[in-house]
This record gives sequence, C-alpha cells and structure tokens, in this order.
Amino acid sequence: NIEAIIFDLDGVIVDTAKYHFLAWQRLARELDIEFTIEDNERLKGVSRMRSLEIILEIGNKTLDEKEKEDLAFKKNEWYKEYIANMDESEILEGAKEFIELLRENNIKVVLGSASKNAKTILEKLNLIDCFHAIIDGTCVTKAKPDPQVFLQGAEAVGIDPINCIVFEDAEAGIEAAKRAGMVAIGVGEADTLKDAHIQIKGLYEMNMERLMSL
Ligand code: B16
Ligand code: MG
Repeated sequence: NIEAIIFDLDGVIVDTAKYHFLAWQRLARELDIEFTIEDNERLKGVSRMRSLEIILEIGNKTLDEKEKEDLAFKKNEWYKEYIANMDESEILEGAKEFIELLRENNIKVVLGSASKNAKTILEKLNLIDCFHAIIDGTCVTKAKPDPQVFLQGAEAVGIDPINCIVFEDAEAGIEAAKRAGMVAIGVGEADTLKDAHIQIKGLYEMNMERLMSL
C-alpha cells in the first residue's frame, strides 16, 4: 500500500545544486582551492558542514571548528543571495503535477531534505502548502545516509515506513531510504543511482499507474 511519498528537494523538485556550486566555488577560490563541477557531485545530499569538509579535503587544508563555522556561514549567506530571486519557473518538470496528483489520490506528500533552507525555497516555489509534513536539515541530528530524516517524515504523517516511497537524486539519500525500509526511487541520470529500486529521469515520468505498479 502506497500511503506516503517522501521527496528530496535539491535534484528532485528543484535544481538548487547550481546555486550551491556557485557559492562553494566562490568560497573555494578565497581559500585557494580548486573546486570543479565534478567535485560538486560529491556534495549532493550531503550536509553543509560535511560539504565544507569535503572541499577542505580536496584542498588538503585543516581548519578548526570556529573557522569552519565561519566559512559555512559565509557560504550560506552567498547561497541565500543566489536563491533570492528563485520562483515557480524553477520547479523541475512534472514535479508540481505529480504532487497535485498524489494529493487528489489521498496520498501524503512529505519533504525529506538535508537543507536548512528548504522552507524558504518551497515558499519561493509556491509549493509549501502542498506538503503534509516538512522534515529538513533543521529537524534532524543525523545526516543522510542515516535514515532519520525519512523515518521522521513517515512518523510526522503517521504512516508505516513500509508504505512510503522516497524520490532521491543522491547516493546518500538512496541509502538512507533503503535503511528506513522504504522503496527508493532514483531521480536523474547519474550512475551513482544504481542502488535505487528503480530509476527515472524526472518526476514527469510518473503517473498513478506507474506508482501503483511499484
Ligand atoms: P543547506 P537535499 C541538500 O539538499 C543538497 O543536495 C546539498 O548539496 C546541501 O549541502 C544540503 O542540502 C544542505 O543544504 O546548506 O541549505 O542546509 O538534496 O537533501 O534536498
Ligand atoms: Mg538531493
């Protein structure tokens, strides 16, 4: 029985990865670290602090906690500038239609994102009212691949994890969903999604028939 769908945000509903990249690259330049778009793949679904640590690893730099916090803060300020003008036109193809279809079919719609900016982004996309529950980076203590974010999402809408399906674009998120005992659908072209139960290119591929066949 499919009773709840849990969506990741970045890479599934909207492509914020490009803005994260701009902000991280700006920070990396300041630190004299070469950070490429390929490196950026490693940051998908990963928390802000862990992302910074990956960049520092790439540049062979070690900093203390306070310095790291200051840098993460700075990156986030830039990121917020970059997403300030986001609007509905940035919703990925088919996402809104699929969410509306789920609601018409009495299926709970839940967000399970690592981002602490998730609510701001959903507001800009005019999607915030479509969600029955929003679990984001401000709610969890353990980042993906820990299943916490998805388990909390299921609990928030009172649905058993085995009746939940997760849509994710990142390897860490697929692992988190599987560890939560949920069906994990990989969204996107990346071959890192091979561990997903099935893989689709985007939510535009989804309809009730396809969903019920899972
Ligand atoms: P913030 P998701 C993730 O979102 C991004 O994929 C990841 O690149 C980012 O570092 C993380 O959110 C934290 O975001 O800095 O806004 O708290 O894919 O889990 O929706
Ligand atoms: Mg993602």
